[in-house]
Parts: sequence; C-alpha cells; structure tokens
Amino acid sequence: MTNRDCYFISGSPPCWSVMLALAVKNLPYDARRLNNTKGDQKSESFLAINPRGNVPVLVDGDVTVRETNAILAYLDAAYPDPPLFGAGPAQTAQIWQMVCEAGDRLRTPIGNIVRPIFRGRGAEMANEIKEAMPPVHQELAALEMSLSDRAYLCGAALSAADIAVYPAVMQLLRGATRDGAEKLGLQVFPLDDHYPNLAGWARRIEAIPGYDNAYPPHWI
Ligand SMILES: N[C@@H](CCC(=O)N[C@@H](CS)C(=O)NCC(=O)O)C(=O)O
Repeated sequence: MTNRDCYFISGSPPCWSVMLALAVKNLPYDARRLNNTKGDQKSESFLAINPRGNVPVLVDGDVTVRETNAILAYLDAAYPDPPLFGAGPAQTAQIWQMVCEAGDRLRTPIGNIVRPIFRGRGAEMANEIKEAMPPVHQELAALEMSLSDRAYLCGAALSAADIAVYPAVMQLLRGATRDGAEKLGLQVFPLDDHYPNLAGWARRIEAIPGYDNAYPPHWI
C-alpha cells in the first residue's frame, strides 16, 4: 500500500506511458486496474476521482492528475530525478515536440489500426487498415533513422519521448501477431526484421527496473 495510485486500463498505451514514467523515476505506486468491458471507468466511485471517466489518472497524496501528458509533466516537476524532459529549453522543446507528435501520429492511428484486429474484425476492415499503415511506417522510419546515432529518441538519455512512443509501437506489434493479422501485411513483426534500431531501443526500455510492473497484465 502506497500513498500513490495509478488508475489504468490494461493495454492502454497512455496508461502504460504513465506507469513507465513511474518506473523510470523509481516511484512506488498501487496499480488500480479498471475493467473497461465492465465500464469501471464510468462508475460513480471512479467519476468522483475523474469526472471525465477515463484513464490514466494519478492520485499522488493530495494531488489528482488526469491526462497522460499532464501526468508526465507533474511527475517531472514533483520528482525531477531523473529528468523526463531533458536539460535546457531546446532539449525540453524537442522532447515535448515528440511527445505531442507521438499522440497524433502514432498513438491515434495505431489505435485505429489495432482496435478492429483486437475485436476480430481485421479481415472486414482490411482495406481501411492497409490504407492507415503508410503514414505510420513513415513515422517509424523516421524514428528508425534517428536511432542510428543515439540510444534514445531525443539523445543519449531516456526521456518522455521514449515513454510516449514505446507503448504505441508495442500495441502495433501485438496487433500484428493476432490471429489473421498476417494477411494484413502490416510489415512490423518481428521488429528486428523491419526496424532493427527500434528493436534495440525497445530492448533498452524493457531493461528499465520496474518495467514488468508496467506491462499490461492481460498481455502476460
Ligand atoms: N487524452 C487522454 C486520453 C485518455 C484515453 O483515451 N483513455 C482511454 C484508454 S486508452 C480510456 O480511458 N478509455 C475509456 C473511456 O474513455 O471510457 C490522455 O492522454 O490521458
């Protein structure tokens, strides 16, 4: 039992980002899993914590924060070591830029690609899925290139950019390994074959102490 609760839905990339940030900062927390299918996030008790009825939500003592990026910013301000948003204005801006773009250009489109696959509607939605992939590949190729001369997306140190991007990439990989997904030609799995630098980067993230606690429980 800690004085810090992280409310999450298993497999949600934004929740995973927050839990990775807690791991990087070595902050103990109680992972409060909500069952999306049962609508736990719309229950009266949870709406009292977050009237918007979504996750992630961090309750840190007296402070309650919703919205992934707000939580990352809060954690970095409250617990600066190690920093998630770099050192100095230029690096901070570069990291924020990638965090914002990760949401728009990876998390949202990847969510749209994998949702039908997870729901067993991959074949039915094959055309839409195939059309949605090229912009995602374009983003992945840019990340792959940037990782040719650095360990992490914004430099030598892990930052919020890595934490924002990683869960979306993992969600895409999981989608690519679901039954029937091989017919969709997603061209991402295994990651080593398609994006070797990203595969190495993913392994570095997976070595973070506390990584296992953040891993989506229903994926185990
Ligand atoms: N902009 C929000 C989006 C959060 C979000 O989309 N959460 C989803 C899980 S990935 C959720 O709570 N879905 C359940 C619902 O809205 O009922 C953030 O970044 O925190």
